[in-house]
Amino acid sequence: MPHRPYIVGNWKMNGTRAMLPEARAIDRAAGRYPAVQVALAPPFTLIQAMAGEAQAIGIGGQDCHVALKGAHTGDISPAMLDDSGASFAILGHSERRADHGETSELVKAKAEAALGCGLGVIVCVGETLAQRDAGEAEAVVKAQVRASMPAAELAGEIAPGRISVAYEPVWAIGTGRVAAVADVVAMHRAIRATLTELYGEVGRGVRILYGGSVNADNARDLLAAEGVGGALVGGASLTAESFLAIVSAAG
Ligand code: G2H
Repeated sequence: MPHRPYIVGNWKMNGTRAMLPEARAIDRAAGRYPAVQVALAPPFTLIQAMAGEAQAIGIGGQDCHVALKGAHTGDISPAMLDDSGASFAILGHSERRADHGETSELVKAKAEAALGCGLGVIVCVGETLAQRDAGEAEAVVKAQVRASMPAAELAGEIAPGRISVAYEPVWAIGTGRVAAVADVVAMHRAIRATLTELYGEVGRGVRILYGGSVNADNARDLLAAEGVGGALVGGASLTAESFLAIVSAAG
């Protein structure tokens, strides 16, 4: 594995200031796992407060706009994320693709804009249950990777450590249904092959995370699987206790 395992909590649309103590507890404990890179992506409203206090963990956004500023009511630019203390952005999550009609082409433009602002990016891909049942999972995910990842010129110029892919089968998100380890390994291989096609040697340094109902019980097996460079964790990242159990499984 080229990097430390990367464990990222995606709080989605959860969290008010009342949850800051959970973030503090995660940050304090993360210092005990130097072999693991730990990060949280809270709602935009908590980024500044969490980034201002965090010592051991990275704080990121769950999306950003493609433009640096302008007339886009309700949106947040990558420059604003950077200014608020965020160090990365999750992009193209299936909930954004579904709720906001985000295409892979838009995700790619957002990733390039975020990298241009000095942020890291976690680009999410994953098939639906209908696509898996139709035997199309690998083709769908490979096509998403090809269309969503930043251009090779840009990826080659920056440390590949700033670019990650999260493989999140849509049917495993928030459902408690986890992909079989063998299927995760097979898909991570397919994604790695696509990254190498796109980026050559640089593609070998891009981390591939798994996401979808990761919890304290299944994390150890998933994180030990070949090619799994970490986890993107939703529901189980909302309390320090459940998130730290996953961090500990990675360490
Ligand atoms: C997948 C994951 C985090 P959960 O979306 O991105 O959420 O762990 O709740 O399935």
